Amino acid sequence: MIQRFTMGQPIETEAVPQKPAAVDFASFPYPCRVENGCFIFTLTLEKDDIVYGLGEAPRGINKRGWIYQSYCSDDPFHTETKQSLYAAHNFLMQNSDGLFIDFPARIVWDIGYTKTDTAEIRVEGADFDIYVIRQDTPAETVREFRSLIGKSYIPPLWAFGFQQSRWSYHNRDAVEGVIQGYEAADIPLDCVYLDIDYMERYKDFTINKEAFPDFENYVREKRAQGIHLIPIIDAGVKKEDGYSVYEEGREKGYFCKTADGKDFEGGVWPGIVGFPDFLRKEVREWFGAKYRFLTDMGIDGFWNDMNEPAIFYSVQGLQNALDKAASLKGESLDLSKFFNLKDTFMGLSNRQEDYASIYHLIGGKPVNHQKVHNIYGASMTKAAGEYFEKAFGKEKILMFSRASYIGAHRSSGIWFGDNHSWWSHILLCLRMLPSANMCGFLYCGADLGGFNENATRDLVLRFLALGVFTPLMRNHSALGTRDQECYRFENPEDFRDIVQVRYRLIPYLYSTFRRASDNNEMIFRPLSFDYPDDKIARECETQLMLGDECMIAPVYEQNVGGRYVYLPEDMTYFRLSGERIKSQPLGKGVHYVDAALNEVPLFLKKGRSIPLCKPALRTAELDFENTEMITG
Ligand code: MIG
Repeated sequence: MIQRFTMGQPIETEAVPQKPAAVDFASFPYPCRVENGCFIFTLTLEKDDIVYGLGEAPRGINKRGWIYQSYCSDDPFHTETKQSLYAAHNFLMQNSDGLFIDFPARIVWDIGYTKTDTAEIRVEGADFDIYVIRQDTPAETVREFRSLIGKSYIPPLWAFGFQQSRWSYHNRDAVEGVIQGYEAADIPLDCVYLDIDYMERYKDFTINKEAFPDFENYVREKRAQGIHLIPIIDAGVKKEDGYSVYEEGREKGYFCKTADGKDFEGGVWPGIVGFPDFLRKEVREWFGAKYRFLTDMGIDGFWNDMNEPAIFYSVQGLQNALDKAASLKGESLDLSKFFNLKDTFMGLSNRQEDYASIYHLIGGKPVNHQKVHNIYGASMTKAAGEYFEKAFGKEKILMFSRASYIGAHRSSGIWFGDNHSWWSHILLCLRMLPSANMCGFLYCGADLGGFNENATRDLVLRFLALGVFTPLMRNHSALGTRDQECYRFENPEDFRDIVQVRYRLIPYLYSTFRRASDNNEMIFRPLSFDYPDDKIARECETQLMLGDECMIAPVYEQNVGGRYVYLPEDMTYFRLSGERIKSQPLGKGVHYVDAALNEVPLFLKKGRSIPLCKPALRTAELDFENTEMITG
């Protein structure tokens, strides 16, 4: 059962393609009130209730005991003290009682933070749709929710291959080095990423010709070699005379404005930029068609970045800060003035005042950015996704985004942004997978090995052993950090063993993915979905069910040769390593299982089988017909 409750005049987010008729708000099932223009409602939590949802968000699968915010944020420190990440996925489930708040501004979810037995949800506005979804089990509620929001994006098959990225492979030689490094180590690879430096001065839809001479031929050469190059696209368009994308955008009035109708100007990688008003259909069509500059050269995959949008500073904000500093010149600063000045400069990025000074045009009228903040990035990605589908058909172009809102799951995947090379971030990734799946995002994954800071060999191997199962399997790392490509470490054959397992599993993973998309199911489920009466399974946050057959339990600590694992029923434990397979039947209960650094742990339910093909260097070379079965 789905009921739609509408208050006020909701802004169209396109999260729900076909809205059911709204029912009388008087029958809204939760105690609620409107206070200072915010809609607040409360859920009473019983001791053993589990609260699921919020998609890409910090902390656990069970969201109880913390306060979260839906507010797309460019924050590279994904610590457990945070309340938001890059996405706003407003789906929550108390056991099997689901709710989706279709509202593009901020929502605060206090889930037993202030009061242990209460979830208080504050919608910062009074114009929204809330969908209440009631089914008997969490999986059925998810299925019903997903049928409301529409089928999930399916990428091309090659996007299930292993992908290598870094900020940055600055030029063609660097890219060649990566491809040769993988070849020499005999490690499979399908994609190499181009971060912002492939562009000319960070201008979208340009190529730095010195760094990448004869780019078009190079792309085709790589394709012939089975390698896809995947360029990044940033949300901001560089302000530069003679740069056609900027000039067109300015002349057509396509950039976001300030209150006095001028183009809002912010500083990001390219310097000063205009932010396309992706909320307007004509702007989406214009920007989407720009990707053709790259698809015409044979590019067939993209990642959209900085679309929360991230703003390092606004021209106005920086000017105000400089004026303040100038006014203090010659004065002897007391501590409070000193800290005030310091905070002014430290706080220049992603400032609430700046967001509040931006205006979009909706239905010809200016609308403040804060009212629609959470659909900005999703709209950018939709611009691209809609163009690709029209120009090339479904399942042709790889597309994923950093910022997202439910609805974008129909045209793209997501990655979980700038994590760290921390052991705890293996688990953070694991915990986001089922939550993202609930919200329709099936094609997703984290930066394997961790983005920020230096990774160790064992961390990369263990992270990859989880990444073997994530639809997006990409190793990515930040500027200035230790080289993190698999072949850079001692004994690269251990990495080959792990990545080969991924290729062996692609027939299974791809069909599981398609099935999940077709039937509105999750690829990854919390154990509590499948074993609702099993206390240990209900509390488990370090293992996941995968498809109908498997359970995964990655090693997530350093200097250990295995881990404790809980089997909610009899299963067979497989250690997959290259073409080698060890198996061991285990009974229901807790076990310590060994897993070497070059082994992928996988559990199969009793009597269930999955296919494994022979490994290959590229997905295109995989033989889906000749597989061997492993059986639990
Ligand atoms: O401010 O393009 O999340 O993956 O490597 C950093 C450079 C901008 C953030 C992305 C990251 C990417 C980086 N970008």
